[in-house]
Amino acid sequence: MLTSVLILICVTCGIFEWWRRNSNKDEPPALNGALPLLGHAHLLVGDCKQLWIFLKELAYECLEAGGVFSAFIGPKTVYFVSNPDDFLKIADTCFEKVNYYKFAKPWLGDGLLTSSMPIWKKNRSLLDSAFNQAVIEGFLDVFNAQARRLVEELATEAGKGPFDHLAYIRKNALETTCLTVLGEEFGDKSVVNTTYAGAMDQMLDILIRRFQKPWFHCDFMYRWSALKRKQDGCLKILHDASNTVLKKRKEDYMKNKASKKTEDEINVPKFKSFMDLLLELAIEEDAFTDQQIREHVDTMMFGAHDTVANLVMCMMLLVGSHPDVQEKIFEELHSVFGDEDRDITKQDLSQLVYLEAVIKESMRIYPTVPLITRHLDQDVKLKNCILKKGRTCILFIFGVYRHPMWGFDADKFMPERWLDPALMPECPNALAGFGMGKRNCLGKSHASMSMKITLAHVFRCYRVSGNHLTMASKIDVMLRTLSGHHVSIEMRKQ
Ligand code: HEM
Ligand SMILES: *[C@@H]1O[C@H](CO)[C@@H](O)[C@H](O)[C@H]1NC(C)=O
Ligand SMILES: *[C@H]1O[C@H](CO)[C@@H](O)[C@H](O)[C@H]1NC(C)=O
Repeated sequence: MLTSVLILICVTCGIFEWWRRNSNKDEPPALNGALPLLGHAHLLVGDCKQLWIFLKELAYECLEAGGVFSAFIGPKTVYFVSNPDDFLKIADTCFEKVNYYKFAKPWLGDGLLTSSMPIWKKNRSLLDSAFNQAVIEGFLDVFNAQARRLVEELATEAGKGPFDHLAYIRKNALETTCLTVLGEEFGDKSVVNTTYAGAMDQMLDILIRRFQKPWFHCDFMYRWSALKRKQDGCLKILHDASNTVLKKRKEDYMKNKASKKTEDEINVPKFKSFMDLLLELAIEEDAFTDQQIREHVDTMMFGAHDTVANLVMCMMLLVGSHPDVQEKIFEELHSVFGDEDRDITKQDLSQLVYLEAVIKESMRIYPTVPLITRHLDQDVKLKNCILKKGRTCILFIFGVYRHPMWGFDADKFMPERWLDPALMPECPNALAGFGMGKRNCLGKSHASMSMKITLAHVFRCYRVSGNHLTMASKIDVMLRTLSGHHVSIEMRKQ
């Protein structure tokens, strides 16, 4: 009896698997190694370090299969896409995120990252026009001052051997983000202090833990958990801080408006933070409620500092591992600034072409956000297949960055490839690090400018050495290093 039941189950599973693979000829090829019923789910077990090793392998397999394949997680089909044209097609057809983003909603509400259509569309076009190039250029002084601060703080490590440079960079990036997003100094006397920073880190940790425990995916089960109580504590700190800043700013704005002073009469700072811009839109054009401002501002606090910090960390490490690249950066800096230690202007930025190539190439080697996801709300026809409505799609940024279009040496760190048209892929979608299409990163000019200024100051002052091959990575909401202490620095001149 038992044997015949087992045989029946096996046969049914076999037919199911066969059907799943062959029912639709337009489907992309399937990843090898699927087990009956489980599909590929057994390949996903392991910690964040193993997960990244596995995902990297998957990227190469996906490219070998022609850039698109399907994997099965239990009964669900998930598509992986590493072909740049197909990536863009999907990114510009489907704007919905997958369900997991709802975990962050209690924190970020309907901010851009977590909102669904049509709320997202309206807010995105509002914010796109608000954060134009002129606004970003207003941050030049802040970026320069912050880069100087980092250079100064790094001085304690000069000539002392390997140290954890991420710790310095991360603190600096958080300070910069507080200034540009909230318009507040980060510090003991501020509402954005170490308690706030700790709550933000804990909140990320909570999101990852919830994701790792399938039974907590259900809101009802999660509601009664200790994790949820911890989340409530963090949210109180995070929301209280942004609400306090908002309240203060609003009062200032109204006071200035009532006294009808012109902008030069009152002591306004030279730049407007994102918070100030949103507040202005809210008061003058009735664009947002207080809660909506808070949600947008919290989203940027989250999106801005960790991504930039991890990239700057990788950039220093990569440059430190390639002395020839470092000398070229220094030569370029020297040709623009001579022996002067002046601030970096908008004009200087356009002259630092080699440094820019180094930044792009570092993002290609270590893409801080290595994949993004979309929920397909319609069928999408790609070059060689059709993806089915209702399924999840992983847009594999790392895969695009290893596509054969980069040449046989796609794995090699080679900033020159960005400067020589013969070495650059013709495909205009090669710049995937900030996502592609209309729902790409809102902060890409902001991030590019701040990273360039930071690195220009650092390499003008220090000679960096390290070995990026000793760095092990893991993936949670982004790609991170498992440990520090990979670079050492020396002052170029006393
Ligand atoms: C080098 C650093 C950065 C990288 C690599 C990066 C990368 C990305 C990527 C890949 C996305 C798409 C996410 C998705 O589709 O799930 C994204 C979205 C976003 N980023 Fe960034 N980002 C960076 C810095 C910043 C900064 C500095 C800000 C803010 C000032 C920012 C604000 C945002 C926002 C608001 C979104 C949501 C956009 C939307 O859904 O419309 N990011 N970022
Ligand atoms: C940070 O600011 C909050 C709110 O103003 C305050 O309650 C908290 O004690 C401060 N924490 C530190 C470490 O200064
Ligand atoms: C975005 O716009 C929609 C519709 O105008 C609004 O209901 C929603 O709450 C907005 N979200 C934020 C965070 O401003």
